[in-house]
Amino acid sequence: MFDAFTKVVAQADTQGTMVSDSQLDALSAMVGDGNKRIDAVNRITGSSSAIVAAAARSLFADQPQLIAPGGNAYTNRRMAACLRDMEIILRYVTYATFAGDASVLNDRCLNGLRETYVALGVPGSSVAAGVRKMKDAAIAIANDPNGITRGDCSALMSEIGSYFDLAANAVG
Ligand code: PEB
Repeated sequence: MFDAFTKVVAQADTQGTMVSDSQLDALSAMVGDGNKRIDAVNRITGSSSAIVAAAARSLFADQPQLIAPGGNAYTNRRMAACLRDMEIILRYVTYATFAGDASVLNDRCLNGLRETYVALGVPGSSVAAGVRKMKDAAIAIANDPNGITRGDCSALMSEIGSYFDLAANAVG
C-alpha cells in the first residue's frame, strides 16, 4: 500500500534516481492543500450512511428488478450484502483520498472484485451504477461551499471522482 509520498519514493528507488524537483513540487502542493483533503475525507466519512442510502435508493428506483423476487438485492440478506458492499467501496475511496493514492483501493478492495461478482451472479454493471451514484452524492457533500472556508477544490474533487471511476470501471 502506497501513499502519495511512498509512491514517489518507490518510483525513484526503482529507477535509482533522486526524487525530482517536479515530484517535490507536486507533493508540496498536496501538503499545502492538505486541509482540503482532510476536510473532504471528514465530510464523506461523516455522511457515509446517507451517501450509501441515497445511492442505493436511486439505484433501486432505476433498476427495480434488483429488489423484485429473484433479484440480486431481494431478501434482507442480499439487500444487507448489497448495502454493505457499497459501504466497503465508499470506505476504500475515502482511504485512497486520504492517502492521495489509489493503491489501497486497488489492492484491498477492487482486486478480484469483478470475478467475485461474476461468481456470485451479481450484475457488475449494477454495482458500477451504484458506485457512480455514490460519486455524485459524495462530491456534492464534499464540495458544498457552505459551512467551511471557501477555496478552489476542483483538483481535489476530480481526484476523488477518479477513485469512484476506478471502482465503477473495475466491476462494470
Ligand atoms: C464483495 N460481495 C458479496 C460477497 C463478497 C462481496 C465477497 C460474498 C460473501 C457475502 O455474501 O458476504 N466483500 C465485498 C467487497 C469486499 C469484500 C466489496 C471488498 C474488500 O470483502 N446486489 C445487488 C446490487 C449489489 C449487490 C447490484 C450494489 O443487487 C451486491 C449492491 N454482494 C451483493 C449481493 C451479495 C453480495 C455478496 C446481493 C450476496 C449474493 C448472494 O449471496 O446471492
